[in-house]
Amino acid sequence: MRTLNTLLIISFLLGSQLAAQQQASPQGNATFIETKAQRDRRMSWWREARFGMFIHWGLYAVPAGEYNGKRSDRIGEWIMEWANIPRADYEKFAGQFNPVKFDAKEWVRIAKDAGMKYIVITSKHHDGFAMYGSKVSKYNIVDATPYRRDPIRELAAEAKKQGLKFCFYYSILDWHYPAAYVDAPGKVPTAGNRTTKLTPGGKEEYVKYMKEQLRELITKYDPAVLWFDGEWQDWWSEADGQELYHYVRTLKPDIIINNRVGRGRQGMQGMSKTDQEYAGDFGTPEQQIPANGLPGVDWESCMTMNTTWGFKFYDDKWKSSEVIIRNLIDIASKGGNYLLNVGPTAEGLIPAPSVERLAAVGKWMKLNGASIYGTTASPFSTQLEFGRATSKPGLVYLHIFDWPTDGTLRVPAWGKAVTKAYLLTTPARSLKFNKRADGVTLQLPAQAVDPIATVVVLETK
Ligand code: H79
Repeated sequence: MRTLNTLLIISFLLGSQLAAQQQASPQGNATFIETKAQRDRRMSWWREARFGMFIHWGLYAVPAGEYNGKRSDRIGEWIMEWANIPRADYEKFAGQFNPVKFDAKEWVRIAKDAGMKYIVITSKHHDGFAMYGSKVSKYNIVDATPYRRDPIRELAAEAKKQGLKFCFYYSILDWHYPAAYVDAPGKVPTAGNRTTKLTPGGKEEYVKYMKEQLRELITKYDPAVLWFDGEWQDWWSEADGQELYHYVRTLKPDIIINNRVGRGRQGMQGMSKTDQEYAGDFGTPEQQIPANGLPGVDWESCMTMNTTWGFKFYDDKWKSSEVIIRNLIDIASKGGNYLLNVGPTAEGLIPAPSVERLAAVGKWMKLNGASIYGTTASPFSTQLEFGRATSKPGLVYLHIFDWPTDGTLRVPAWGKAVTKAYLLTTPARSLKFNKRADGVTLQLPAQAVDPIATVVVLETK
């Protein structure tokens, strides 16, 4: 984005009227040009939010990780790939998908009580099945399942009602589209695969199909983010990504789009390459947290709570609440967002272990949310030994993971003078502090207030 911003500033200074208009980029691809101020405004709610719920929900919840008695360590939503299931057989799961226990109000409540500010749900995963009532394909939850209802409509309305942003995941890779086929040894041509091929002329047809579905999603549900995935196909180019980015922004100018719309993403590390300008508004580390902060870059780490995105009934490798809360803090301290996944069942329930962990995060966020929402990355040049830090103008929040045994917290210098220190949960009681050449030392209570993370607030000049 840096090159783009430079370009924007230069163009702005030259007095050209680039405001939210389409312009030819230096590469000759259609991109959406905006000033830095316009971009900041568009990204502002997302940067404030810091914490969202990812929902992977689809037909794969029916087999729930087991097919013909076969289980796997692989992710649940990839069962059509790892169990080599032909399209015609996979389609049969639709007849068994009847999530009568789905309760939009309850799902949004669970997210909201966890302190999450937005929800990103799979509108269509790699299996090609639309989880909303689509008019351009019968392969959707309204037309192909006994449920015959559109849960997305209810969820979108409920999210809006409870004040959360509603967003969509959409896969470019599509194992069900007729023009797509698999050409790999041992693989059924209509099964799932990491990569697909498209029959001659199939790409134009498929891009048109995607655009029609995206138009439905945007006009019917007004999503705040489009979260693309499955972009690593040989038949998908950066130019295609830029064109699609532009298409989506044209339908909804203030929408936010991840970097998997084009080909900029660097593997699972997820940030965009910097050799040229790539489409997308934020980087997408997957199942990992960058080692260091990334100043001036928008990014979001998406992670599972166990080891799968889509529901697998036997996956019990749950992360502890402590790990999840500390991941949220770690990510905020590096200037990123945390998109934490749940994989609801085919009945429409968010698994109990997920609900329990989200409640624990919510309990922590209720007391300590001020140290996460609307913050920017740690001001310290190196990672703190005792934990993490975030900042706001005139404030630094210290998240203490390892409580000092002697009750003295040594905070390195970062160029600002501390004027006051207190625990976030007891602001009326000041903590004693001593300025030293190499920073400041704080006198803490003997015991941690919260063994997961106690937050100290430093006011600065
Ligand atoms: O939706 C969830 C998963 O189903 C999907 N993304 C999350 C959010 C996903 N997880 N793993 N994969 C997809 C497997 C893809 C891995 C790779 Fe690659 C594709 C490895 C090589 C090609 C990613 C893209 C890493 C390099 C390019």
